[in-house]
Amino acid sequence: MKNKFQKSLALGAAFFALTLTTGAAAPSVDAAPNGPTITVYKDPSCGCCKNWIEHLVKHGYRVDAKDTPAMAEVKRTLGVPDALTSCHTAVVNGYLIEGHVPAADIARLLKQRPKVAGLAVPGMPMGAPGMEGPRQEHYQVLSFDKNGKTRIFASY
Ligand SMILES: [Cu+2]
Repeated sequence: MKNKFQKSLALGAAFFALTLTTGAAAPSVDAAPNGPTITVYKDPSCGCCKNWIEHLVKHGYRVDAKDTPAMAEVKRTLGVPDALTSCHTAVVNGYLIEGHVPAADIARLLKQRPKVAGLAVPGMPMGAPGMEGPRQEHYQVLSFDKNGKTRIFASY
């Protein structure tokens, strides 16, 4: 068995190599603190959900993707307010993340730990992470509480 020092040395070398090869993708300011695991529930046929997962991975998150055809039920069970629903629903450190929320906003949520149930980008606005395309729509990231009361968390 490797001792702790060897392990951290190997990890450090691997990280260094990664930083070298990816260049510009070196840890950014909006990277996830300590790379928490985010559980993502999504329909197996959802393409933009996969793109959003790629966006999260790029920003240092470990993603545990769970495919289910019963997304409406997942949202109801987890307590996503009806008015805020999108395609995928995620859970990270006890917070709900509904839809195409940018990684930078998730990082801010985990850092500031406000008393909210989670963040949502309702619907599927073009230009949100995982929804890249020819058009860029204005959209808002909303924080919400258990009763569905929302506040603007970020605007794009
Ligand atoms: Cu989507």
